Amino acid sequence: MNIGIVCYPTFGGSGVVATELGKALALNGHRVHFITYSQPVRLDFFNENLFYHEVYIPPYPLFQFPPYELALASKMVDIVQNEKLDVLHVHYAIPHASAAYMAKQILITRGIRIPVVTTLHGTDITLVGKDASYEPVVTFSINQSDGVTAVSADLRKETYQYFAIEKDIEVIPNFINLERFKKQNKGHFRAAIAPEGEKLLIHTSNFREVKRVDDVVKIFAGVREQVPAKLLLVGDGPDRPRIEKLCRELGHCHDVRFLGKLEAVEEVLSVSDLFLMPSEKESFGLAALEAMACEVPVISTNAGGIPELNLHGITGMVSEIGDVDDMVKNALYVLSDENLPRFKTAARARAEEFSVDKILPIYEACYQRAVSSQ
Ligand code: GMT
Repeated sequence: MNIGIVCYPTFGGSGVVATELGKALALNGHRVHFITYSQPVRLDFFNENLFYHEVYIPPYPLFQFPPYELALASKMVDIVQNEKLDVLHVHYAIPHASAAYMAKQILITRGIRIPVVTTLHGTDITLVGKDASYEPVVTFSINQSDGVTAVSADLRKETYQYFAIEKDIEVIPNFINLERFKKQNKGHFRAAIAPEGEKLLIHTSNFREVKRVDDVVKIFAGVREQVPAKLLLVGDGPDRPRIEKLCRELGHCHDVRFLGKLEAVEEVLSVSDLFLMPSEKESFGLAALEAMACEVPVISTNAGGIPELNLHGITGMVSEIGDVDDMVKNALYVLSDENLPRFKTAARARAEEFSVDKILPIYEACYQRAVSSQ
């Protein structure tokens, strides 16, 4: 097939899923056209089936807010028409689903019918989308999509709860490339960062409020009182200055390392013992899946779709949002020499259930249905 993928090109989960999906589709023989405002961060290799089309917004002094959605819709029209696309797959409803609707209508006037598949990723529904500023457009554009998918059963449920959706929403979970995300031998790195054999806890995120990174630091502080440990923080975002302050207040600066927006996160995960995800909201938890694939068990909340991935007592432990004491207790339980090996093995085994090879055919079938519906 000739597939157009529209996404955010950033480190965020929706952009990562969209890019990894496009790469896997290209390797499977499809021609994949990425349409976005800059090169997706994970679009990092050459394949003859992969194409990238940048959306350009001409600057004009009148615009306080550049009309990205219009430039995106125009670019979609151009690419669908000239590259003869069979389907458009938009990731993250805002503003991609409504831009796709506009493109679709314009193309009809040119005698071209293009099916649109919309994948809901989380905050496009749970945080931003249900705000009254966007809700009517989000509802409309989901209902106008030819196929709708959500990354967890919980997100599907929330979408039906908050929006008047008449469409079937298919759950297609996040997936993982198990060749890239596997435990690698990085003993030298571990020796450098934890020279006394300390346990290594890790958190990766965009340091936004929903991630509750304060809780990460507090959980670490509780664990650190009982066992020698270090904390690795990967990523960056608006909460970072506050988190640094909290580390200083708790007197743990020397045991906390801010590693920034690392690309090879699998290398750091390979030396880690425990992943912390105390999120307030999380439609799936791709970062936890990446950790699990590298044999790192997960201490998480029960927010959103996380419990569909992290199985309590098997691949890690699950607590109520904000219950730091419980998460400290759980972390110590999982980290004990007696329990850690079985949790690590189970984490990897669970990740294998989300292998890209298993999920790719589900998306391909979804595209086929959308094409047949035209
Ligand atoms: O987690 C974020 O804040 C980034 C966000 C995004 O939209 O890029 O990630 C969302 O989509 C990921 C891929 O489907 C999911 O794994 C994340 O759980 C989800 N984040 C939230 O729901 C907060």
